[in-house]
Amino acid sequence: MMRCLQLAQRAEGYAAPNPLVGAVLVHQGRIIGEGFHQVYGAAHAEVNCFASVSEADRVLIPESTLYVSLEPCAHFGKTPPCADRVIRERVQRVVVANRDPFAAVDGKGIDKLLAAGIQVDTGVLEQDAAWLNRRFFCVHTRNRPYIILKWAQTQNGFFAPADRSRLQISNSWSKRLNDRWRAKESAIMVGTITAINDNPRLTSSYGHVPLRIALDRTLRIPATHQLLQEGPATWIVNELEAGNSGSVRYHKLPFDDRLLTQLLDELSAVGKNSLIVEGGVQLLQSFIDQGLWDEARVFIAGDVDSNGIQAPRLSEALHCADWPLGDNRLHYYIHNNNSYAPGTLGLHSL
Ligand code: AOF
Ligand code: ZN
Repeated sequence: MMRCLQLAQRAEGYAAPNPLVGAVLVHQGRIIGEGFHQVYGAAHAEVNCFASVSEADRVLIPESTLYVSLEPCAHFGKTPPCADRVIRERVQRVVVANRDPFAAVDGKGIDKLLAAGIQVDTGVLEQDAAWLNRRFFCVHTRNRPYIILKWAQTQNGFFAPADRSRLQISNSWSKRLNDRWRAKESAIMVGTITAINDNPRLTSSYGHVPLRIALDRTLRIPATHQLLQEGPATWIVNELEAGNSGSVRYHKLPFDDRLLTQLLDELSAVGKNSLIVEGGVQLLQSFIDQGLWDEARVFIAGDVDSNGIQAPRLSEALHCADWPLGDNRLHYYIHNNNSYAPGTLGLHSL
């Protein structure tokens, strides 16, 4: 099953909003086939696994065990049901990590296998598999994207100097890590002041580029800023205008208490299953105040003078890991309500 998770993880950033799924076929302790769901809309893990079995080994399938990190699907979606395929291949036994929370499956895949007389065991490496698919599980159990907050602060809790002069907290390690993180999420967001002052590009040099989102209530971001140039899809959330201009969509929403939840609803509706929020302090604080977060990744560097703005507090943090990272430390928090806590492998797969 660990091999299934390793395979599944290779599609990070490409499978969303579908889950990361790996499958391994084992005959008497020997792997005779393996596969994973490689990209959204393409073949499921089980199908790729069967396709990888050599001609000579095909006769062994009825004596083999199929390990799969998510319950085989039972529905006709972009592909026919994997449970039917597993039954047709006459696999002896199926071992599953997680039951599929998607309403069209939700136990029906396992039921099909059992009804066909196949032995099914579930819950193997369940916690690790749920952690790997925390974005997918969040969408199906909470009806909102999985939310990751990210910021850099000083040891004494300061976020930025009060005069807003730029303070370099991140280093080449944290920048590189951040670049990779972006490629794993479906959307990335900043507040108005960050968008104006930092003029960020919000892209990643690793594969997938997330949908870029900036809050800009009264459309103050200068037209020459990188977010408004032709590039990856961008939403400018504002109160004045609706419409499209090149890759930019002006998204009109009332800036009231419901702004974030409404925006999250809209993201769910277009299949965005995760969001990474990169500042500024006001936007991060709003997510924290509303309990709308699942993970926080905080880079902490040496102290600066005390004229700073206090960093958001993380009173609800449950689990905190701490790694040295060049001159920085990365503190890693899991929100109390986050039921997808890392398992034994989890913390290694940020
Ligand atoms: C995958 N890959 O390996 C498995 C999935 O949109 P479809 O038709 O590809 O179906 C997606 C659903 O199928 C997905 O939400 C999940 O419930 C189920 N299983 N999906 O993309 C896989 N096993
Ligand atoms: Zn399937």
